[in-house]
Amino acid sequence: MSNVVSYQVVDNIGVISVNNPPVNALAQVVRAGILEAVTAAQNDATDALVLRCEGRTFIAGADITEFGKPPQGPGLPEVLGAIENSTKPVIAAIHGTALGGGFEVSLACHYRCAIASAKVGLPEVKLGLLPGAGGTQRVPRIAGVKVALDMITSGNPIGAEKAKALNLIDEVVGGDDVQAGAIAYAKELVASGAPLKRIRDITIDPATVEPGFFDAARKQLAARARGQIAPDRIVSCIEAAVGQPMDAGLDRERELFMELVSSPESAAMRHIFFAERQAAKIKDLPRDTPLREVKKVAVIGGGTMGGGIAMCFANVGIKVVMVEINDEALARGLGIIEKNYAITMKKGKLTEAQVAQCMGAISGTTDYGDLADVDLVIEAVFENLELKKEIFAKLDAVCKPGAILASNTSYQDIDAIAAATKRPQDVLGMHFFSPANVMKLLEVVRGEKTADDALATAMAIGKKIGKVCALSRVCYGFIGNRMLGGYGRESQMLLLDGCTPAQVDSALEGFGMAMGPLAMGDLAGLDVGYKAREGRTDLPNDPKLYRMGTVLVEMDRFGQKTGAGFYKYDPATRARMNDPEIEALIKSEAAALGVEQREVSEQEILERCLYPLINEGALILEEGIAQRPSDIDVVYVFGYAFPAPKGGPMHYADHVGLKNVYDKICEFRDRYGEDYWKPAPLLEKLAKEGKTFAQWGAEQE
Ligand code: 3H9
Repeated sequence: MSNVVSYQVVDNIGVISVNNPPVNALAQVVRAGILEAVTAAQNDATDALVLRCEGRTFIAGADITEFGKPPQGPGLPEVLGAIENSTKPVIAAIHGTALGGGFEVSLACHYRCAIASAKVGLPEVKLGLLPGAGGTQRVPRIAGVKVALDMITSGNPIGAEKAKALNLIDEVVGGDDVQAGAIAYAKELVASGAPLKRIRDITIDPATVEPGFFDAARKQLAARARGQIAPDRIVSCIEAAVGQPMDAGLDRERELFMELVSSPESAAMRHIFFAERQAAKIKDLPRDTPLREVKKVAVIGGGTMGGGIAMCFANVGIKVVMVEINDEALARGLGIIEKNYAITMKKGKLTEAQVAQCMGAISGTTDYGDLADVDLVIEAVFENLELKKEIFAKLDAVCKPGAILASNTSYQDIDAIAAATKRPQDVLGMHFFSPANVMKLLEVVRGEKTADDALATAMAIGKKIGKVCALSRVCYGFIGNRMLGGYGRESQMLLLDGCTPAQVDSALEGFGMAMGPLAMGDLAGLDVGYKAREGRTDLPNDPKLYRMGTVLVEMDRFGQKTGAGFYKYDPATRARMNDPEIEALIKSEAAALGVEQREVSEQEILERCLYPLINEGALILEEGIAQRPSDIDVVYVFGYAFPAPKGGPMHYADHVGLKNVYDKICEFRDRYGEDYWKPAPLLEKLAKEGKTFAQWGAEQE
């Protein structure tokens, strides 16, 4: 027996235990161990077999690190075949999360039981894959095609009770001891002479599937695919489960799984999976850095941002006190939160009782004196350095020693804010993205003097409230917003060169961005960028720079909030519509500025908008603002809706080839000048050495 799979007999039940921490992934040794145990058990005196796992979870899937490497037998299908063909019943005993290949192992078992807190799911789509060990064939056979389609294309896990209601598991066993529950259940099955249930023996009658069901599903999924091909292939697999023998469906599933596992989309999404986990690790901090206790949080500012931040903490049961300047502002802030929860409840995401519990965790005050017992403060007032310094000086006076003082600023200098206190070691940035209760990214900003334990605590609390954390050093705009500069600039320059707003946006939306840069400007408010530019002295003195954004603001076209910006917006539906008036205006502005308009290819639109992200990313790495290239990818995928199937700007650059990116930037420099297009030295170096950002990042670890 392999050292990760063990076997013991308890009351005539053979118990196969997998022990491959941290998540019992199906590495080669696990597959070999299960196969050996099931095979050997066929000849012993046991009545039934229980398959269970040690540690925090049942098998959480295939070992993702093995993808892309030469396969080593036994393959999962062989293991599942041995389970399914066992002459005595095999019962999966599920705790934690049975995911992907792990859930598929359980589906090959004759029976599945789980403790109530367990979850099951097929999340492969989130890695650009499909369940490749029979999941697309077995789930529709026991739960129907609709359930299978929802479950496999969403990738979201479901709880044990729901899984039982959907026939995906057979029994929810009481208590927390899954082994004891499973053995008792196995004995019951043996005593009642329960048959060897093999899901493969079920045939799905085509008459039970509505005509056009799969075509409609494909259409619907294509509309939200954003560069993903896996959802379409999943539909094809489930379609192959209908009316066909199991083996035909399995062949189809294998063929399409192999296509996906070698696709650039899946490679990018697997990169993001590991990048997300890597980003949580701070290079120079030991994993066991002590954490400060955070039981009560204060949020300064009851605006949209402050309210969203307060909700993040209340959602996980942490007490929050919201601070506003007067009762009226406080009532408004709390009112917005209440409204947001009402919407969440309406969508069915929270029950009335849960909302009441969350609201119960939130209180308000106008008195800084009430902050004496808080463990963490997050300041979320508007972007004014002097105001922020004033607030931090007040916090310094009232907060207890060791309280972490964080600013949600998007741009301001954390070190200058820290200097307003006598405890700069407790000050750091926690930069949320709007809407804060929805967006996954949290940039944690490390000041010059931030203490290690304060930093480690901010990262840990970020994870606790469900955020994906990435660490940034102090600079203007930190990682994400700093990189955005060139992206926004070029989207507007392209207009003067001859593009319509729709051309620019649809090129980027075709690439997979949730929204093109100009439509995004309209959503955020063009006046915001206009005001931010007013205060900047570092921008080149060029009348072409942000010309259209400036003209639109001066026409009172601020974007969606005024019903018009780069586009017009339908007052009722908010649908965006091209505006011929703006298209004509762009032409006349270009003529006035002496820019000769031309046809611009979609390829050029992408290069002009995306390559500045890559170049700035390279500068950010050289300066040590970001810890690693993959952290930048995490920031962009989780904070700026960069398409996950492209893996983030730095992974995308590696995919395109750094030499190609560098050569193009040099070409743009020769055409548009060094003010805008100056290749980053790191990009130049790696391009010349024929290296990737990923290789460089690995060397720096
Ligand atoms: C699949 O199954 C394909 C099959 O259909 C077909 C095959 C033929 N492999 O997330 P955490 C590591 S595709 C390797 O922080 P949590 C992870 O990198 C797979 N490593 O813990 C991290 O390492 P480190 C389908 C894995 O408690 C550590 O484990 N399954 C895998 O917050 C802890 O992870 C999935 O997609 C893996 N499969 O969450 C499930 N999973 O400590 C993916 C984790 O060095 N996993 N690691 O940074 C998850 O969703 C979460 O890890 C889980 C635990 C919910 C299980």
